[in-house]
Amino acid sequence: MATNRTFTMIKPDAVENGHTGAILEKINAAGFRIVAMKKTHMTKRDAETFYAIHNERPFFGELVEFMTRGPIVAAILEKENAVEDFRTLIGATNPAEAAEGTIRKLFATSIGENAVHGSDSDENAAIEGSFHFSGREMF
Ligand code: RTP
Ligand code: MG
Repeated sequence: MATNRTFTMIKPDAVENGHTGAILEKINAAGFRIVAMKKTHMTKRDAETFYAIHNERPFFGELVEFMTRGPIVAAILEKENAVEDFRTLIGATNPAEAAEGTIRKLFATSIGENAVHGSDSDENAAIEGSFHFSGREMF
């Protein structure tokens, strides 16, 4: 399997609750290399653009409100089979359905406030990584 990249955000709920360090430890222990990372605060326009794919969904307004209420930690991660392995590490969207030991099982509060984002395809990983980072910030 070729080494490739995924994109993640530690969401405002997890940052507020002081879980940033523990989540980064889980990511590190799972063998992901950090290509780029920063703490940032998304504007309403950032969140509407980033999540544009969900703009017809009933939870869109709530999602934008949530993602902009405090800082996030954004990162590009590298590993063999990165997208799929990271989705396994974070667990199901709804923490109540997430497997034991997954980041969402450990740190998420609800289906909306679910601690972390993980890209769902190689194509989206590249788009999402470029949304937050310039080429000069990737190492
Ligand atoms: P993500 O994109 O954040 O990694 O999450 P995901 O693929 O597991 O879930 P997705 O369907 O892409 O949904 C994006 C985010 O929208 C919020 N959501 N709220 N209230 C709800 O029913 C609901 N459903 C989804 C979550 O924050 C979810 O991660
Ligand atoms: Mg998604």
